Amino acid sequence: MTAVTAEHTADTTHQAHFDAAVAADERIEPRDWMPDEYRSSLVRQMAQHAHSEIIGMQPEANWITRAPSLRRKAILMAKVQDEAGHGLYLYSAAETLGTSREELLDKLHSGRQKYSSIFNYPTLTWADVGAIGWLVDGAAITNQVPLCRCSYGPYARAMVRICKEESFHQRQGYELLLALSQGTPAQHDMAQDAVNRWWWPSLMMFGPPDEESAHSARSMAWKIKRHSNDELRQRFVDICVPQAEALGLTLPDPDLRWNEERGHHDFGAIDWDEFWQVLKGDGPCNEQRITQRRRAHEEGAWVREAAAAYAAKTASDKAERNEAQVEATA
Ligand code: BYC
Repeated sequence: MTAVTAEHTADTTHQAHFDAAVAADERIEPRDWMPDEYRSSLVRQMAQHAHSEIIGMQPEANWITRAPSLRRKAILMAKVQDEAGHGLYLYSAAETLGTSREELLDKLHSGRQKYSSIFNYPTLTWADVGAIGWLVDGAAITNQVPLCRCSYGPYARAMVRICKEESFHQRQGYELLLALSQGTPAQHDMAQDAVNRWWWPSLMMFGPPDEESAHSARSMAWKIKRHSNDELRQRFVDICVPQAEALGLTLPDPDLRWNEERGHHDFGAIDWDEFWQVLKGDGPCNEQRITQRRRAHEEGAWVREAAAAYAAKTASDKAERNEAQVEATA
């Protein structure tokens, strides 16, 4: 057998094992062979997800100093810290695919990798913190619970923990909006205004319509994604309608109504031109978000350097101790 044929046979066997594992709903682990496109598509999605978590800290952190009570401030600080933690789980999970965190951050900072469109909208009032918790975290959970069954083990396991924390985030947003909605008329109006502004961008979080989704078919065949963008968007709308009613708030869509035949709510047309424009970098806050991220990265250089120096020192101290021990026992 020539080297080329042997290589081809090995690849075919690996591919067959991979296909069988995916078909049997087994997890693919970092040590396993996987097709190059599977690996690169996972890096793409997981990096985008990790970037969203850390960029997502900005719009809410904007309100930490202005939270209306100590209780609200403590909750918001904990939530923003949770988002940083989610970013770290996801960068670590992406590293298991052979890519470094530095490389991923560099791609974010130079605009070669995306983050969620939703974080390019401003947080204008305190009620926006509630609307983000209820709608943005709510959409994130709807999208991410199925990712707990993703075929790639490290991503699926990271998602289990993230989803538990996102559920808490969603509830705190709902509770915040409820307090405002049942407060003074001005507070109620503030809550309604926030929901009016965040509703449509939240629906865009699920990605383009299925017929325009470049990656869905392949990601679903690989069991990275378990449902299409439109399926999850519909699920989210159906969940939100009764919750909005319980909140005493309306959703800003005159076409929103129950469709008995489909067993789902019909809803109005999404402004996809706006979505693509935000993705291209022309959203209300793209410039601000990426500038702030680059600045935070530069200002954090000393922390990374100190951590690396400490790790090197600990490793050399340990090596010295081991050497001394070997000499003493010799
Ligand atoms: N924003 O073929 P498609 C959170 C891109 S929540 C920006 O359908 P796919 C948080 C897409 O990447 C948010 N870009 O893609 C919550 C692709 O571009 P590339 C993070 C978007 O991957 C609260 C192109 O459009 N969640 O973390 O099959 C506080 C075509 O799309 C968006 C996740 O990332 C968008 N909305 O499906 C703090 C969940 N939608 O890559 C933080 C994991 C699409 O070819 N990700 N694009 O250049 C996913 O589930 C999937 O990647 C998506 C898109 C459903 C988002």
